[in-house]
Amino acid sequence: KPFKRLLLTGAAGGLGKILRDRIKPWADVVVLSDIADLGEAREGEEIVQCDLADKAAVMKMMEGVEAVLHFGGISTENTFENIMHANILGTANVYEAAHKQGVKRIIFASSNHTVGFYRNTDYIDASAPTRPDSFYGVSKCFGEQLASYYWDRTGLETVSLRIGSSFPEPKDRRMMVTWLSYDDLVEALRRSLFATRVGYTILFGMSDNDVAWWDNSKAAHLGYQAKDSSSQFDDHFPDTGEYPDTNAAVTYHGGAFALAEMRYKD
Ligand code: NAI
Ligand code: 15L
Repeated sequence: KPFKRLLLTGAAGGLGKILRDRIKPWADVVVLSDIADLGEAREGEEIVQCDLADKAAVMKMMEGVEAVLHFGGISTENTFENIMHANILGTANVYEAAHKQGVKRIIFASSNHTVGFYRNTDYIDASAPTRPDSFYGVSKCFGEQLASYYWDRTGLETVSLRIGSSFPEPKDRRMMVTWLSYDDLVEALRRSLFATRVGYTILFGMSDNDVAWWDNSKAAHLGYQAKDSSSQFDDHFPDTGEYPDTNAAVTYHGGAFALAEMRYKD
């Protein structure tokens, strides 16, 4: 198998549960980590239950690891204090431990909410300035900048996968644009892990949907090609034909995140 030890953080989450089996062919041992319970380790698995904000635990978990799929953290808007703990401190611990333990590459589960304040009439590529739509989005911008810094300073490579909406099906009109099927997610991870050189690359995680807000030409060297399209769900969310679409849910790339209440602390 290509890797001896591959670490997946956030393994108990919605995407982690899907990836747990799908990434097995890539490593002799998949190290599964989460703050939540992960159940029993199956063959070819090791389980580490820890808080990513616990630096010593993260340093130990990283021993012998060759590559990391960093999916752990708070995945929607929350108080700044909670986001700071899990996403900012947690991601910093992951990068520092990875550097110290000689990890070659990290795939960082970033988010469309790094650019969530662009409007539905904007078509952007990876060179567009970030426009976070939430404290959550700001934390993902921090993770991306940290990844860029570790690449320039230490040679640790990262693909920041700005995931759109990765669920079994789109849940609203916006997700017809932002949807990333699970198969396409796995393909994006495979390309990101196995491309010869990635340096620091940003890849928008979307399927081959009829409407797109994001241009992946700056990540062409990864060779990612989506196979699925949200068009199979057209009858669930018929196109109104209105352009620009004035529906509040699709005004911004980040949808409702851009309108959520700001909570610094509880
Ligand atoms: P999720 O919320 O289901 O999973 C996140 C996991 O991280 C949870 O199991 C949680 O227990 C764990 N976690 C939270 N705080 C932690 C901490 N301090 N220490 C250790 N583990 C902690 O989210 P989901 O949907 O599986 O997303 C996974 C990753 O992908 C997240 O980083 C999210 O921001 C990102 N993402 C997901 C998208 C999607 O459409 N599902 C879209 C964009 C980004
Ligand atoms: C995200 O970043 C979240 O993790 C996920 O739960 C969805 O809200 C997704 O973005 C989205 O924008 O649809």
